[in-house]
Amino acid sequence: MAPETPGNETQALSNLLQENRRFAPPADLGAAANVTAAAYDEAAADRLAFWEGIAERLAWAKRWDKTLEWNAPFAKWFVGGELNVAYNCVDRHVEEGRGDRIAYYWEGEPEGDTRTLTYNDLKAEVSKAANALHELGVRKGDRVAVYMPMIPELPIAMLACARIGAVHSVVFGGFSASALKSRIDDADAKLVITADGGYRRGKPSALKPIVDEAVAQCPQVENVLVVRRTGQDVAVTDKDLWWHDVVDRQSDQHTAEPHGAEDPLYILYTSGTTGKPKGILHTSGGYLTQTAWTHHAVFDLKPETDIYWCTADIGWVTGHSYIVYGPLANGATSVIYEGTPDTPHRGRFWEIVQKYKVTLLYTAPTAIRTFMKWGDDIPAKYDMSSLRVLGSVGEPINPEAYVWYRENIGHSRCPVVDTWWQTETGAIMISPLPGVTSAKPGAAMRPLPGVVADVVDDQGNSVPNGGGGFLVVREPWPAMLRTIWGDDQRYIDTYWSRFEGMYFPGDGAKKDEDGDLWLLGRVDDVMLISGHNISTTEVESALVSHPKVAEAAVVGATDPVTGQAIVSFVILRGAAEENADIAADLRNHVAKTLGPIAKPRQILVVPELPKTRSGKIMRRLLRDVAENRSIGDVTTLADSTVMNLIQEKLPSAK
Ligand code: 6R9
Repeated sequence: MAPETPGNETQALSNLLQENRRFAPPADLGAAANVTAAAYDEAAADRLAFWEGIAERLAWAKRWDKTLEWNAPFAKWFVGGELNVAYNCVDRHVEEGRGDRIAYYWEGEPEGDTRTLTYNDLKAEVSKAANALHELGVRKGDRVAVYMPMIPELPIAMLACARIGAVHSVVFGGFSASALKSRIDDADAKLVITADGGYRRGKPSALKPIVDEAVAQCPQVENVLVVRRTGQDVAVTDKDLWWHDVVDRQSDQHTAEPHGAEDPLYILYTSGTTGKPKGILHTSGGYLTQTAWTHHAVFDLKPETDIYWCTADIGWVTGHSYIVYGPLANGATSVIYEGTPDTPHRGRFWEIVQKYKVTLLYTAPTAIRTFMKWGDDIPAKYDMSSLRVLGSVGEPINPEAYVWYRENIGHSRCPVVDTWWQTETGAIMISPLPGVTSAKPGAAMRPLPGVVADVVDDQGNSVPNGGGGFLVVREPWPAMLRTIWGDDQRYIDTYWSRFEGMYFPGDGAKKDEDGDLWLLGRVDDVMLISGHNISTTEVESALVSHPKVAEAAVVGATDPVTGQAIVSFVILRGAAEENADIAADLRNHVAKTLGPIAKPRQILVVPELPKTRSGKIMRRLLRDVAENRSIGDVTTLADSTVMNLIQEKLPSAK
């Protein structure tokens, strides 16, 4: 994937941000941690033996013959091994006497709308759904598109597919009919599972009409299985079947046949800002091995006592790996929340933490910055003394947001783990370990044991400590994508062609003086200012370190003098007022923090920033604004009205 910004090829990434704060792990957590520093040595001594040991945490129907078959860049892990992913996630816990343990506390958006599912319940529901899929003619290897709100039937549907060896393709409930259609087509799905609608921001929102529109153009779809969630009126087509008619009458007994370790588990499309979406293919044995272990290691999960809550949507890879597969394989008790953090009030998340006594919380920087904007007084009203580890994923976390999270949510007791990974990596790759690492705010720190990642220059040479460049992964890992569905060549071109023999995720990174890793966002976002490559992340972090700023997005806009110049969009914190001096203040603050080279040309105070459904800032659209172009494709935006709000602010450009 060639970076779009000119100059990236020749210039190292400047290393501007200095951060000296350190947070050592709490002594009691360190003393009882699931994973200690010894794991790094063990994995370094023999990586494949290390992963074999980890794979043994799962129940295999047949042990593998060969740990890794590496026909670069095509990997097969645990070759010859057989297992059933759903059995590992559900039945095994029942058989081993943990059936009464709660798998999911489900909290609907309307207050008081809750469900609790034990592992026994989950086994019955998944078995019924698997029997229903079979009745509908779904067989091993068939693809099933899933377009649902955050209700228990979503993980149940995924596990039912896994159980029979069908391949699920979950599409974010919120993507348009044309996005859904192209994903159904690409995977050639024969069944779609959906719901009439879901609750979002206090009202039922419809899903079914979008499915109807998509399926009308997809003759290969034989049936649409519809969960009644909201009870709103829906049109019924001749392909439609109600979940309660078909699934509820099935037997709750179903035998889970073993599948090959390399049999496909799911396809998940990356939103891809341009071009055809990429269907990332994950398989079974290696994927479950690494998701389960990383969940155990990075969150220090104690399944008997912890209550774990990942706030992501299941339609994002974070939900697949860390709401469904990893936690269930570990026998965890998780919370699933259907709605948004501000419904019916801005303390909803903290109310949920208090209610369920959540101990492990996993959320995204975009949410953390929103909470900063709303003010410290909101979380302060709730009892969050149950929390013990806090996680972050999705974007680089600005040091100030990290420290806010640690202090206001973790009350300075809980370690924060900044976890770097991607849809393509399947599982966490770079992260602190909460009982081992003295963490630095804003740094993902070190590759996990068994992961070999590095930062290289444009020639592919490892950069010394203190240097910046491109993140790469040097060795295959168990949960890696196996290909892009139906397009091996695109897999090679996208990930394995930039640097010989290395996986290139498309992110910039730096190694600090201690050799710890800082992720700096997509290389496509890197700016070239007067001949210096500067990451948007560092300038954004400098802005967020100003007491009046909650969020910032930075882009490089064409400039006649400097080539590109920095244009910043900022959201102020709750109490801060916009006034004439703020732009000058912020420009000086950045110059003081990072040096004059990083001083923004323009600061625009805006009410919102354009984000994807998984909360990532879409800088491409802000570049269009900064360069006075018409706005590009907005179909993957969470809220398409945001760009209008931003454009209204333009005359106030300073
Ligand atoms: C899990 C997920 C992947 C991209 C990735 C990177 C960014 C994710 C990050 C992070 C810095 C972190 N990213 N976690 N950047 N620090 N802790 O987000 O998957 O939606 O595929 O996005 O997200 O740019 O390349 P996905």
